[in-house]
Amino acid sequence: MSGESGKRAKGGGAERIGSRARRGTTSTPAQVGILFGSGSDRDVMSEAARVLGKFGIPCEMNVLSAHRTPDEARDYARSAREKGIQVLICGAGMAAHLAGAVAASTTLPVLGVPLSAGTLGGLDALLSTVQMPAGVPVGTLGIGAAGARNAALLAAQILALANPGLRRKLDTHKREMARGAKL
Ligand code: C2R
Repeated sequence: MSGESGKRAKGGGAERIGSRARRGTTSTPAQVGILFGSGSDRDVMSEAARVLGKFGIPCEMNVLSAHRTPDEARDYARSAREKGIQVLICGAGMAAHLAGAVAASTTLPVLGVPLSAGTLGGLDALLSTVQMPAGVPVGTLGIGAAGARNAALLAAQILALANPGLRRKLDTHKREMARGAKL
C-alpha cells in the first residue's frame, strides 16, 4: 500500500451506511457518495450521513483528497455512476478543491460543503468551493454542519425527482419542520 493509500485508510476509507447494511444482511448499493478531504472532517460530514439515514437513503463515506490522493479522487469520481451512486457530496476545509476536482471527472451532480479548518473560519473553503469556472458546476452549500445537513437534504430532493416514496417522506419532513422539528 502506498503512503497516500495508507493515509486514506487511516482517515477512514470506505464506509457503507444504510439500514440493511447496518443489519448485516446484503448491503444496499450506496445512492449518495459522501467524500471529505481528511479524517479531521469526519464529525461534521457525518451529519450528512445522518440526514440521509433519516430518509432511508443508503450512502457511503470516503476520505479522498484532490491534494493528497488525486488519482484516487479522480478514479472514484469516474466510477461512481457505474456503482449506482447518483449524487456526490464533497466536504473540505482550507483550500477546498475536492468538490471541483470531483466535478471535473463526472456528470453526476456534485454538492460542495465548505468546512471550517485552519485560521479563516471556512471562508477560504467557501470561496474555493463556490467560485467554479463556467462549465464545471458545484452546488455549494453553507459552511460546516448546517451545510452538510442541507447537502444531504438537497441530495434527497434530487433523488426524489424519480422516487415518489422519497418525495412523500420529504413532504412529511416539511410539515414536521413547520411544527418545530429540527433536522
Ligand atoms: P488535516 O486536518 O488532515 O490537516 O486537513 C481537509 O478537508 C481538511 O479540512 C486539513 C483540511 O485540509 C482539507 N483538504 C482539502 C483537500 N484535501 C484535504 N481541502 C482537497 O482536496 O481539497
